[in-house]
Amino acid sequence: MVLQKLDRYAKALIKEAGTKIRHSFASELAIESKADANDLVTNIDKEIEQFFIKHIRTDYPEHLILGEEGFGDNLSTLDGYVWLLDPIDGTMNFIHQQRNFAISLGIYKDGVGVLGYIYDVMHDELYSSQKGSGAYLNDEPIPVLEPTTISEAIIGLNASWVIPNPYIENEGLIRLVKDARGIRSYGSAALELAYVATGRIDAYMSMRLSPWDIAGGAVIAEEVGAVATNLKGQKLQFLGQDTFLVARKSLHDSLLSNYISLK
Ligand code: 2AM
Ligand code: CA
Repeated sequence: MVLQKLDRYAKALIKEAGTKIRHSFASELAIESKADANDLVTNIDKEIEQFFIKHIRTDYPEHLILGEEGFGDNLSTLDGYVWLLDPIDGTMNFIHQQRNFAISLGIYKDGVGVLGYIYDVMHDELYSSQKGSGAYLNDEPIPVLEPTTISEAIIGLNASWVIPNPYIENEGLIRLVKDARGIRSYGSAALELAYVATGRIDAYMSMRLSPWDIAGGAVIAEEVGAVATNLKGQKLQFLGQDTFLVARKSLHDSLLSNYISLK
């Protein structure tokens, strides 16, 4: 009952935030860079995070919020109810393409993901899940994933990891590019998780993601039988940055043992 009410509340906030984002295209964006020149943030990322926080603080004052833009709480644990929010995942796409971005939200209770949401704002597609109750795309149940093999799989992988880099042995990824049926990169971790959950791609990996990028998607992916870990195969912690891999179980094992070798 508690979770059903929270689910309805979260969905309403997400939809209202999506409407605000779509309306934002009528006025000029204020764009700044953060950690580096390609790490972008806009006034809309900040306004949307503040919109969520204002409502959550009023309606669920005991809940805590970990948001990408830093308007939420400073957390050292995930005790209690915590909202892990990325107001716009895929900000570069938002700025350059006005599509291929998502609102990413996970609601965790004592460190366990209980509700997960990825909202593809421009397609009005809401992927959602309540732990133990399956996953949905809008009102349609998402089927559980069937096993597949590398040679029949489409893998979500950013090209920057296939060239020599400080984090992962790129020879393994070159082999993966050759062995897989196809490689894709959409530029939004949340959307790539939604695509894995719906079988549009079969795996997605990244060298560096933050809790808000993956918290919602991890709940959804696990409900359809995908496995989400870091690239060492360890459980996700959702408190700091880490590597990331989500895939159907059989592919997850094969990717970790045959293609992925961290430096
Ligand atoms: P963002 O758009 O919210 O920044 C792009 O490949 C994906 O990686 C996006 O989901 C993007 O999220 C995320 N990302 C980009 N730079 C990042 C960084 N420095 N730390 C963590 N995640 C990042
Ligand atoms: Ca973001």
